[in-house]
Amino acid sequence: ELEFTIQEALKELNIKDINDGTSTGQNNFSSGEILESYSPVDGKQIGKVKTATEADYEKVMASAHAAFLEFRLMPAPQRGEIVRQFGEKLRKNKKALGKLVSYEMGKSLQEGYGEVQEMIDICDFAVGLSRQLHGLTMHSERPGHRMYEQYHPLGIVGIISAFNFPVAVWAWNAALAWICGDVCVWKPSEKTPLCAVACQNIMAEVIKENNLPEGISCLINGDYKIGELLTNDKRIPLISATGSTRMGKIVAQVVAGRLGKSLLELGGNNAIIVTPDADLKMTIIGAVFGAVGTAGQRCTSTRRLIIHESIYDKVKEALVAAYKQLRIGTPLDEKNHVGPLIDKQAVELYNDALKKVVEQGGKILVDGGVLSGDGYESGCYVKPAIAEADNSFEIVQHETFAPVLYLLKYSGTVENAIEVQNNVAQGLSSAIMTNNLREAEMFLSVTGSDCGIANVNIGTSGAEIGGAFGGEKETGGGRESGSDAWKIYMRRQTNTINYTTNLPLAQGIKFDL
Ligand code: UN1
Repeated sequence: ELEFTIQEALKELNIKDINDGTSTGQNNFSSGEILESYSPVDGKQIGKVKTATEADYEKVMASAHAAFLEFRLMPAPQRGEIVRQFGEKLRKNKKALGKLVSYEMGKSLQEGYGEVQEMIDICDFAVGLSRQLHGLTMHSERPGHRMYEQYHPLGIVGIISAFNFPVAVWAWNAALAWICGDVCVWKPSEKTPLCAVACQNIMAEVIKENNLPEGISCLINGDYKIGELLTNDKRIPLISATGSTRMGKIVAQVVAGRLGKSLLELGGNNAIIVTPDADLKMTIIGAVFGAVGTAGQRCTSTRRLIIHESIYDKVKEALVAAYKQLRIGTPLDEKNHVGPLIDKQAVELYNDALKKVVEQGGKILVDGGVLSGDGYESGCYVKPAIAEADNSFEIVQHETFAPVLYLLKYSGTVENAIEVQNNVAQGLSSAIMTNNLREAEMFLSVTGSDCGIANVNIGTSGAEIGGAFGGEKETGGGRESGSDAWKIYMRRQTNTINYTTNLPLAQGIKFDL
């Protein structure tokens, strides 16, 4: 039955010829090597796509450039209308695309649908924004002068996305880039190429129906070499990259080397502080969802719990009891809480973390392990684990993309917990569980959390699209999605206009001829 529904989903998403490698999506000139996509759900091959050669890449870039010259002339609210139509098609395809996300990436069906919902939400946001790409008007210091600023389309935006959010992260970037008048060239993760083909097909339909140039949305499947072509390419003023800190450091240096702009969303090492005034029930739900949701493969996943010593044992026992309730199995069955990791390499990293935490002096509280047997044939299903550890352990300082949660104890005031929380290289998401106003405000103050996201009585994951999403330090500093994140996708210009017959100089400088 599973096979059937996935095949149906693929058909609905217009992914044809999945077995001969020609399912490369619209406006894709790929003629390179074949990339096979395997599902971590059952280990089976879903399909094949063709990757791009350097010559293919040049064709894509020519198509994108030609499209930009035309698209930038379209008034922004009309570009918003294009994104509105894209959002409508996503609504129609929510079930099919969500299912494919769940099957190719391995997250639960609920989360697969949730990810498509994030795409729909950002489209709605972008449509409204398309009438609000505001600049300011300033008062000139010179008489008879007017000064204002405006935002122009930037050009080609290169999007490099990760496997864990195989469709939403692209949409956060693309929907904003499009209303800003930019065109997009997308290099998705090699682990989720079919999700990308599906998205590209959906947008290609919108483009065709509106008689627009197809280069507005381009897809290139391939490995890191495609990433290198993008980052080195002077024709791409902005690279938006999501992935590991290791990858981000390379992208940042290469793009900075040509003085391009980069928007980086890299690793997190997210913690929840649990104070003596925390609501315990909410804490457990928030922590467990944060740690095991998406099998711990969100960049916002909860990695560390920093618990006050006075309630430590109580929280610990409640967590152990909650973990016993977790059902691990195919993510396509909505009764299961935890699906597989993306691949066997991820399983290795998970095993390695559990080994290291013990070596470094930690104690396993909830046992991990790789599951085998019926339903676990892919070898990618692991048990969510909990270890008692210290923040100084090398492995605790490191982001392991798996369901491994570290318990850390603090004593004294909330300042001590904040110090532990901030004492890592990453700075994406953070949270405090407390009903104490002083603690909450301290956590949000200048001496509080140093992360891009700081929540009170909410876990670390599951951010809404309306806020700017991103983090500080080794997380890369980029902000995408809501608030004023759109500004990075545009070229800013300050204009001063003199409507007199004199030419007074700024700063009162006299220059008489
Ligand atoms: C990511 O893991 O790359 O806040 C993004 C969240 C999601 C996005 C996560 N809205 O968990």
